[in-house]
Amino acid sequence: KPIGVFDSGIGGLTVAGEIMKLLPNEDIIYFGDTARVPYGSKSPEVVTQFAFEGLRFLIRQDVKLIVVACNTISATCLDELCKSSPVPVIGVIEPGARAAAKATKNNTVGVIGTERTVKSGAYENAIHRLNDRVNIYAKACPLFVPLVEEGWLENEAAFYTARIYLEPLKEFKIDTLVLACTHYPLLKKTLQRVMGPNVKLVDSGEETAIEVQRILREKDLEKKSEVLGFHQYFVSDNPTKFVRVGENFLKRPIDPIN
Ligand code: DGN
Repeated sequence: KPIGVFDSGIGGLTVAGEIMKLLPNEDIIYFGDTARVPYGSKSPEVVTQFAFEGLRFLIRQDVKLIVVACNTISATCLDELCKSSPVPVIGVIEPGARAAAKATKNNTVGVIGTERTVKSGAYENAIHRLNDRVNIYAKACPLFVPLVEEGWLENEAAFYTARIYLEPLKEFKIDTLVLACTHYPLLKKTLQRVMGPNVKLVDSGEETAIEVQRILREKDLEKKSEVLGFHQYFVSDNPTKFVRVGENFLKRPIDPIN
């Protein structure tokens, strides 16, 4: 059976890409709700309603495990999704929080994400459950999502936007910055340039792929055959844009026939 990956749109492909890299034999079904993206500025009630629709879609595809690749959904209603799912559900927040708690030396961590993710306090709660002495400074960076979708990753507009958003976090002397949004790993070079080389960037997607591997092993759900994984993509609107923009997120071709 395949792994289901769900996101509000294109961004979850960064997480799917990490899973494909780590687990190349696993089959994956991706669903991006491109008709209704972005979720990041919507109310918790609406995000929850959309998330349940995505979950039900993947369950109908008979997946063995579901990855909620979207930080906004994970921050809003992961527990409810887990409770109502017949298969294990993994979000992106716990893995990112664990990596941040491990990485920080001065117990000062920055978290950047959508408005909804930051308002939810989900990363603070998850990091504090691991270590309550960590000081956390969270900042919503809503302009990063359109910048990344425009492909403006390393130009001056990206640099100055990042500088304005991140300057306050630099003043708090954070030594670890959690990229708590699916789109932000594409801005890694710019974010590192703004924060300086001594700040560790934590990529929730990478950490989530490791968690997926762990859960598959633990529950004996790994695909046993050596055949390379089959990847299928479903979107609720605009498949052409999904393929064009998505390949930058996935870092490999998206075959629209698959
Ligand atoms: N996928 C969303 C997230 O990780 O928070 C970003 C896109 C959005 O819905 N705003």
